[in-house]
Amino acid sequence: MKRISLTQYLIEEQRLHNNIPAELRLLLEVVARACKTISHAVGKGALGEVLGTAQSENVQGEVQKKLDIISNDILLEANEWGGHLAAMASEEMETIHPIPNRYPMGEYLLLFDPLDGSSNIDVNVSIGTIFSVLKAADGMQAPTEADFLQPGSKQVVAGYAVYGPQTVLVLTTGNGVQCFTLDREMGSWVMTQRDMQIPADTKEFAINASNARHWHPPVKRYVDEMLAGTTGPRAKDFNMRWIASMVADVHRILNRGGIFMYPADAREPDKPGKLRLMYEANPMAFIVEQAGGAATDGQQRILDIQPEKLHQRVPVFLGSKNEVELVTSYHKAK
Ligand code: P6P
Repeated sequence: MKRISLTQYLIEEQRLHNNIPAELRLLLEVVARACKTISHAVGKGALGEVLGTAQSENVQGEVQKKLDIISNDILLEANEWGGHLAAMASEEMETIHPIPNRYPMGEYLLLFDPLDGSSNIDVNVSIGTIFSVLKAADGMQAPTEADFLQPGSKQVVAGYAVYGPQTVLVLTTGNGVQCFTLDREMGSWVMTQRDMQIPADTKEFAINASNARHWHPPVKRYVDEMLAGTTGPRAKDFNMRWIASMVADVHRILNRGGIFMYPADAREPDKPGKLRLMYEANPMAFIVEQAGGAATDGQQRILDIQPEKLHQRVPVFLGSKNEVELVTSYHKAK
């Protein structure tokens, strides 16, 4: 495959599909540059005195890691001045972040989980950034939280970066899924995979099995049948992976198939799972569907969910289409 840069890809996409106007291309270049900066900060580890926890909690009530805050600030500062955004929203901030009056406002809304998988930071396991781009309503003056509450099907772009052995950026603008690897010597993003496809079947599942006793019957049935392997109704053996970093689990699934599950369970009936709809489930669902996979909350397409709150949680089943459809059918059969 001819190695092209992110910039060349975005220019060629605009020529082909007329779906990446200059403002959106600037947005994507700025976010990609911010991910390079985050990768650099993450890569320093203890040498950069960025490990460990900050003395604060985020809106989710989770203790924030220093790198959570550093990554959030990097994305805010990188995106404020360009004139491409109307506002931003982040897992790390309770309310939306309007563009400061000293800068012009643009027509896009950017949402992100600045550093997903924070529990892995201090033990040197892959973490990442997840982002989603929506269009602001025409003629919008002062953005409010309500402007963000659009179903995932309205996303114009979704992407994630994985800060692992390589630093990669995976992106969809609605015409397939591309992967770019960071060339650290040149400081540029180079396309290394075009039109990624998730196999419809798999032998690998990802779930935090320590929660098994809390699972609702459809999840328990689905996982037990896989654990039964060749001795059970699936008549094949399965493997399990759980990195506790959604970006890393999803990246594996994009490369070799699999199903990722974070279900609701009996522990907190009013809390539908752990993952957030707007800046984790929606962008990952857009990417997975664009790669031929599927993503549901157990009942419906994640991209069809009408959001009610900025930080609302949602159960997540995503990856190999045939497996997602099977576990979803168990939820509907109950
Ligand atoms: P648990 C990371 O904190 C995260 O939001 C996802 O990246 C990951 O898949 C999940 O939570 C891990 O959750 O309960 O296994 O620690």
